Amino acid sequence: MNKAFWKEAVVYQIYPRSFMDSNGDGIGDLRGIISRLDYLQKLGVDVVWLSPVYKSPNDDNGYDISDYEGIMDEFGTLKDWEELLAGLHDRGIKLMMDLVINHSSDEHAWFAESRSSIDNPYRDYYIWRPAQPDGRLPNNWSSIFSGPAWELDETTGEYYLHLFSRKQPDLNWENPRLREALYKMISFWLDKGVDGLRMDVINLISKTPGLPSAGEEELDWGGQYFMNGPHVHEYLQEMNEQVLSKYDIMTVGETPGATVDDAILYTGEDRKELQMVFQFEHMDVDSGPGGKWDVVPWTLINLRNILHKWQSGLAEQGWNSLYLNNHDQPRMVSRFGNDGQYRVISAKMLATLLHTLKGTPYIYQGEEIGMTNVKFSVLEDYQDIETHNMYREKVTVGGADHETILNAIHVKGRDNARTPMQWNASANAGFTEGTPWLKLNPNYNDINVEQALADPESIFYYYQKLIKLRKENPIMVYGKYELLLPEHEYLYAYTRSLDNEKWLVLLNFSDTPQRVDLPEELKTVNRLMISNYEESSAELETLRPYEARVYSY
Ligand code: TEU
Ligand code: CA
Repeated sequence: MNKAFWKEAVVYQIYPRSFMDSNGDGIGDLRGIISRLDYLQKLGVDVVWLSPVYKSPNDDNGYDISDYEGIMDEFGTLKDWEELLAGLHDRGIKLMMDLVINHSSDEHAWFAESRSSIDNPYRDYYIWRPAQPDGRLPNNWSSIFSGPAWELDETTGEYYLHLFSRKQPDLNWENPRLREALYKMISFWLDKGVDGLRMDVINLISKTPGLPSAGEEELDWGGQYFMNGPHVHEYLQEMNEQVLSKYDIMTVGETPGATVDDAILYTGEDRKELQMVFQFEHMDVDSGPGGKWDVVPWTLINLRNILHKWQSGLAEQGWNSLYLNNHDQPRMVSRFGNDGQYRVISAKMLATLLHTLKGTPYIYQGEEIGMTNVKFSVLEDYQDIETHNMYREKVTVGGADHETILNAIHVKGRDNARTPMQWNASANAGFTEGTPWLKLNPNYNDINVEQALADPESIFYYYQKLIKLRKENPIMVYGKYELLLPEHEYLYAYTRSLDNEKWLVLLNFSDTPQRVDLPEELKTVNRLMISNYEESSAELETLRPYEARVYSY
């Protein structure tokens, strides 16, 4: 296996709107991030992935870009951005920018041109279709943000495709001029010294020609016709050849619906597409047949089966990204751990998983202090467009029960991850001196950075220790992964091995003690590398609630 920086790196994701506000307007910004760089350095991360900071009307918080080469006014200026980049580089931290090129904002100049007439030179930058002869929409695809994926534009009487909100029209990758314009824009940023790219829903860029309707319903899930579509690999190879390969950068593609086989194609080292993908299978472990909002209990058996499949599947080809939450997902400790009595212990246990599986770990802001999900009691306190559109479709129009849907929002809503970063116990957790754009999680008195930095046993220092351990021990990066106890209901156990060294990872996913039956050779001499309990256990063979232990042999 080839060695590479991006395999050894630990990435920290910043959602700028919610990280740190420098000027009291309630919105996080670049100068706010600059003021917290020492904090990131202290944690020890190698790379910062910055969610979008480009100009945007913020229908979807920056994932709807109206000017790819400008900085959003609320976030600051290009000069601030340059200062941020320099500040990171001074501290030996790389910067990974978010690239949202499956769609733009409907307020992008290209779309203004495109919609203006059928023969405008920019018309084919987007995907336009007339209604069907009987007057129905061009096809029956539903949007990922509810409702139909088509919007009628009065100017020309045709519909445009938007897989996300109606303010996020999909770009037409079949048009070589569009692709060229995007590559030029990418070079603009790479020439400025950007070290990496996270590509938003990059596996949705190629739609099946003819845009066939899917399923039986009036509106139905058309994923089979736009996920991992017919030309996606060709486009990625072209982008790689024309731009990415000219720079020494790190790349990760967000790929909902990608299987292990797809991922081998996206990340196989000889294929020259991407280095890693964000797969979604483990994020669906608590979704029922009705999808994301159809919340069902998850089991460790299911979660482990998925993670194990990805560990094995990408063992020889490709490379895994490792994440348990991000700006679109609930907080990891609330979802996979225990955000009550065992919050600290279980957050550390999950952190151990994140850093000891094989792959590149991605930490989401606030995870390192164990921030939790939030439960707003009124819908108006939520800001996320996905949440509001879904509520309208299901409750206002569909007649579903308000309480059931509000509960689903509590468990799955994206705003769980977006409540402002909790810096200290002062007003608004020190995030802003104004009114925050999204309410804080009321638990900031107890859970905040200041508290974490003052407590040697905090989750923060445990992350710091894991990151340091990973730097000192190549086995954590390159060691071969092998599963143990494949049937156990509550324990996830595996080994990593490299040369003559072997590590054993034991993780208890339950709030009760669990017995381990280890193979004879693992009962012998060993050294405890890290554990989330203060007092070491006398017994090798029993794990306490949410206990994590890593041994070296
Ligand atoms: O997300 C894509 C995606 O498919 C989901 O994660 C989505 O956000 C949602 O949770 C599905 O229920 C990416 C970005 O990460 C997300 O923030 C954007 O809203 C979306 O693309 C559109 O750009
Ligand atoms: Ca601000």
